[in-house]
Amino acid sequence: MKIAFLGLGIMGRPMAARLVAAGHEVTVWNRTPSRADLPGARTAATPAQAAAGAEVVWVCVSDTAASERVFLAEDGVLAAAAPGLLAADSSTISPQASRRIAARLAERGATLLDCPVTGSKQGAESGKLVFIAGGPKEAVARLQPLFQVMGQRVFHIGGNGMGLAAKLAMNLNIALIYQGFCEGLVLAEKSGVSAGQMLEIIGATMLRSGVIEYKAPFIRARDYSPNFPLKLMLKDIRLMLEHARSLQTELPALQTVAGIYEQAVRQGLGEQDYAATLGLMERQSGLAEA
Ligand code: NA7
Repeated sequence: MKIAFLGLGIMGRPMAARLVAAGHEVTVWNRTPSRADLPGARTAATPAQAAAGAEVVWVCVSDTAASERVFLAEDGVLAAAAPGLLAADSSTISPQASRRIAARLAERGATLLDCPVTGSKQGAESGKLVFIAGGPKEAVARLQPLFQVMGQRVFHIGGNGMGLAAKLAMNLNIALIYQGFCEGLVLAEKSGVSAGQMLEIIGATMLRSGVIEYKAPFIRARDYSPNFPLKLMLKDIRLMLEHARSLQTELPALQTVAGIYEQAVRQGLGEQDYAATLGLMERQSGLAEA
């Protein structure tokens, strides 16, 4: 397929690289030109230039503003959207904003799927992402060959914005599970139980969790290099709270966790992995970081 891939960050780059390796004809665009080249792919100067003549446009950028820029700016995808174009947005953004972008593309006969991903950097590199899609069923079917190259599974939840709604609910769980783990660990460490002992107990009991299993090697090494940057988890937490407000729904525990992430960003931890909130909790409780 002729694919335009827009956004070569931690997630986008390995996703696009897998499409190139699978033999697709890929043109890439990235906001910062110094990070806009990918072996085996052409580079375009604007999103519109990348999208011109493409069958599929795949987007993976940071946030709502970035996605709006890529699709709707003067040199955005919309400017080059031909009838039949299929766009897939793997950025985690506001469901409402994604629906608005879908409506603008539909005016041009183009289709948008929101298809945020889960699986982090490792999942993107190994082609083991899970896609959570919202939009027309036929579009999901047409994209199957690409989903298969980048992921292990695709869930089609419903119409536009529904993939994002499910993704936000999932990341809410991740943020709360990890915060629960941090507080449990800090309490254990303050009592003289080691992090290693706690991780072993968690892994052997009903407390076992995919989130903690994934994070355990990084926690043991206190390696907070970004797999999922803390600032992006905070972006998602804000989206969850905004989405909940629009549905007149209270999220009291998440509200508290939001404050911790805000504080972490103020302390300069935004570029680190969200696992770095553990270091923050440890420092606040007077524990020296291992
Ligand atoms: P990264 O590694 O922070 O990459 C973000 C990408 O988004 C990167 O290519 C950025 O370009 C691009 N970006 C950021 N702001 C803009 C604007 N305003 N316009 C265009 N492009 C922009 O994030 P991840 O790859 O980890 O995550 C991507 C999404 O998946 C995100 O929604 C996560 O929550 C899930 P840059 O190179 O900085 O110019």
